[in-house]
Amino acid sequence: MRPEQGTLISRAQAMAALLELLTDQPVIICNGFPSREAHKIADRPTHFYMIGSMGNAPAIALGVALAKPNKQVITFDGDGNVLMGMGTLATVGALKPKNFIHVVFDNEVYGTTGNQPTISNVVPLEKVAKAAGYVNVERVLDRDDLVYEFKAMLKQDGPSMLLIKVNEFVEDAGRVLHDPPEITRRFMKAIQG
Ligand SMILES: Cc1ncc(C[n+]2csc(CCOP(=O)(O)OP(=O)(O)O)c2C)c(N)n1
Ligand SMILES: [Mg+2]
Repeated sequence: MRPEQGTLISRAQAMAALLELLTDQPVIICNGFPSREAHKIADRPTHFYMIGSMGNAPAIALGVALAKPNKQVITFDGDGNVLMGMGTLATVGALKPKNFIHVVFDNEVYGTTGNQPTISNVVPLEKVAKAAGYVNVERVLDRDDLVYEFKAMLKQDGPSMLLIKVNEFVEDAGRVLHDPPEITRRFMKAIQG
């Protein structure tokens, strides 16, 4: 862990604070440890865990947001995932779904595969999103600010990006217990209407 990360909260702590503010909103979670941690903290049928495919969670969330304009759609993403699927930022910025909140847990590493550094320490991803056309973007470093900004984003028209700087700590979370067809079936059922 880099020394300046010492004061940051963990992704699991940040995720728990966000999930406390959510009930039955669709949440699409990127592959790797973020999905495992979300599954451990709260396994809801409205969670879509993207198993394996990196960079795709916000693209799925965009489709859901466009198809379900009356639901607030959230995606939980990682810095490495955002860098891999950066084109999606432009599509979101161009289509401007009002009901789209993109949460990025930025630990500055590909944590799931062994903490190889990404480049999010020098490329501010929320500024890339803003330049692409996101309406609200915020970068936060602690729990109070993330709760404050996320509550505000739930009330504002988006698209919004909340980038949370987190440390590299990983919760002992195990694997997601549902297989992809089951995740898809129960998610589609849960977001009907
Ligand atoms: C196309 C592709 N390349 C590589 C991987 C392996 N992989 C799985 S998760 C991951 C890291 C994701 O990084 P980030 O989004 O920052 O999340 P973190 O692991 O830090 O929580 C990698 C490289 C993959 N699943 N798919
Ligand atoms: Mg990361």
